[in-house]
Amino acid sequence: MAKAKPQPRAASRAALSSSYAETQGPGGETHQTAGATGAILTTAQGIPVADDQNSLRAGARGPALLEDFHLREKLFHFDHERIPERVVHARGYGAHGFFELTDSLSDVTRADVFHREGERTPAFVRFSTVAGSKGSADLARDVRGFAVKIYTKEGNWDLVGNNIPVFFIQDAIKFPDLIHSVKPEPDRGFPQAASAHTNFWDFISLTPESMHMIMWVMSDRAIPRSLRFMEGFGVHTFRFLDKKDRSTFVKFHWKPKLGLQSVVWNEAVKINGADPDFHRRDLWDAISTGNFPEWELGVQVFDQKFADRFVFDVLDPTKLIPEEELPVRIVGRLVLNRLVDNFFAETEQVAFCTQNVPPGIDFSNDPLLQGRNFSYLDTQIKRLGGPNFTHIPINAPKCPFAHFQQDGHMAMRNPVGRVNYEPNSWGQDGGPREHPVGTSSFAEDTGPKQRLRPDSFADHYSQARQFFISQTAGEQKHIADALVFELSKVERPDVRARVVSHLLNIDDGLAGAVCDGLGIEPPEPAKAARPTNRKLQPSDALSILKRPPGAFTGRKLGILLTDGADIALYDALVSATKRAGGAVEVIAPKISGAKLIDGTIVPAQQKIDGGPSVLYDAVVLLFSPEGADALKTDKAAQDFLSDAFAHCKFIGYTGPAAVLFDVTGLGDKFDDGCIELKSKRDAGAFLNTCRALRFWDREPGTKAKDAAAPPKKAKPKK
Ligand code: HDE
Repeated sequence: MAKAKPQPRAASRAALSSSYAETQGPGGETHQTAGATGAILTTAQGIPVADDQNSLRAGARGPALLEDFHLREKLFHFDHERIPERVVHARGYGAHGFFELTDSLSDVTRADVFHREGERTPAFVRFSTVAGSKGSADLARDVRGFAVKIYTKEGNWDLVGNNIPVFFIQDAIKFPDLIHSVKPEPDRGFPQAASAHTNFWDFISLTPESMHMIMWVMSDRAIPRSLRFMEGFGVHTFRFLDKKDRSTFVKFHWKPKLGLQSVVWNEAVKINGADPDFHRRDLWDAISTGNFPEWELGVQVFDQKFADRFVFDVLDPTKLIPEEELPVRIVGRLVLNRLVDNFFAETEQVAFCTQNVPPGIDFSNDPLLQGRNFSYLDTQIKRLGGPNFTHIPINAPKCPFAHFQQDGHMAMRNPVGRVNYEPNSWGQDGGPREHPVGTSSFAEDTGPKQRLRPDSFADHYSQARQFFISQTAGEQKHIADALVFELSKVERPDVRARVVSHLLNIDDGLAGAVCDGLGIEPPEPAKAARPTNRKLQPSDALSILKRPPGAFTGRKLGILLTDGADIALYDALVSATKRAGGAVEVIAPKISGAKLIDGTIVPAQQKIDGGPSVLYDAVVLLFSPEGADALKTDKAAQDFLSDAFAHCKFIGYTGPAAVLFDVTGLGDKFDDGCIELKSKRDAGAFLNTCRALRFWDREPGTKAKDAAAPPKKAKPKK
């Protein structure tokens, strides 16, 4: 029988107060921080705790006692640790930084944040996936949220955007249906974080307005290599208002300094197994090593005249304005330079609201944006439990604010004094007064009350086609492959065929490739409300691979290292990668590392089965003859190479590693992307080659000669 533990004596009050690490609370009260060293553990009420290991029981083996307030408080608080996850964009990752204006926009907007070049304004960004729940994997094929909160001197500006410049639907009233269709099917509760299922494609096949967005979501944009390597877009057309209330339209763009990069689908699937936190870890690593991710802010500003002559309605969120038609003016930069202190307090509790705009930025009549302006505030009340979510530090403005809102759940900032209303006649003591500096809205024309989709929103295929023809042959193939993959998970043949009927209005080659992949005959093209405009010119800005970054900066080299390997070559690779602005990770048969030829032990960051090549942008097999011999039968080493090869990565290797190519069936497949490293002198040239990021020629169907061959055309059946 276990013996009862003697109770430690309670510390004296004097000892307690001297050991507390005290900080000031909002009301001037003192409290200790959880991490304070030497502090005495207390309950949430501040009562010292003598025993945090054993609950209070009647006898050592007796029942627990209700009077154990410490036990009850601890369990009660634990039971309430979760708040509802976001209905969409549940999985996300945030960081702090600043926005710096580089080109004043005072000519077009009175928004203070756009007035003084060189001025920095604090910002918080939360990236996210849309469909999966909080615990889902980072590399689901999905849109990425790109939500930016800028704490301006005139209040918080929330630009709640995505990494894709258009959206699935034109009217907010369809949002619940879209999201229901993509989320796990309600009877079975799966699939998680995947659009590859019947309900999603059923909805899409009946919603032709989604076709442009579908092209983007099936493209490599939906599987970014890193959150640092993707663009962001405000999506909707907004308005600027100048000092005289004159208005222009504006579309917002975030452009990553490190360029765009995505992974390939087979790689994405494997990354999700190898490291479901791939994107958040990447952001964490970059910021914590001082490699601060950066984006330029660009604007497309245009007037009513441009809007009138533009071929589509600028209020239609399924359309973009090609950069070739209206250049993007770079006006600032966003730098993320600080990790959160606490994930829950900041990333989880941050509350973005599209309606948070400072004076000088206004809404357009985009029907999706109008609906969002209701939805976000409503969501925050549900998620954060009441109207006082602006009292949470991450959501509080950093400029002075004053109003008469009061009380409610968890009110942390409580007004003092007698006056809590206005107008009032208390003069100086009467509190804040309204001022013309506040937002005024641009007076838009309105019409009769009606439920009607305007005619100007009726073209659903032309820009889908424009996006498709703007891609390289390889990117086009990825879109076709993604459609075949997704539709092969759809259980109903009629739904598959209905999707293809829309593709026929976009591009015959695409429809043909998808029919081939599904093993079906082409159906009749879908009836289009407007015929596809085939005259729209390709826009290079829509392709990732037409504008490669041409640098290894921010990328990662994985060196698979064995005992006995050449130290000089290893050192040279590390220095060349550093010079290129990249990072190195060592993978070895044992986590303790590899003992190189001169006896130096290089510690590993990954044991071989925990560090598959999908986690790296380029790889090196740095083997000694004995090391190669030991690894040639290792399944993880074989996969390391065959995946790197299949994913078109540059592969550096030392002579002895050739045996791994043989055992993986690649012995006769050496190409220009496989580079033998004979000595340390080859390291620099190898890193230079890696600047191209992938050796796309290796991918079947994307070599220059294949690209020139027109894809098989689909002829609709009569
Ligand atoms: Fe959202 N969206 N959304 N959305 N959205 C939410 O707000 C909603 C739309 C976007 O990191 C929710 O706080 C409606 C377009 C991002 O916290 C919710 C409609 C775009 C985030 C909501 C849209 C977005 C959200 C869920 C159609 C790109 C994550 C939790 C009218 C321009 C923000 C929350 C974060 C989050 C509603 C469409 C982007 C439910 C009704 C279009 C980046 O309020």
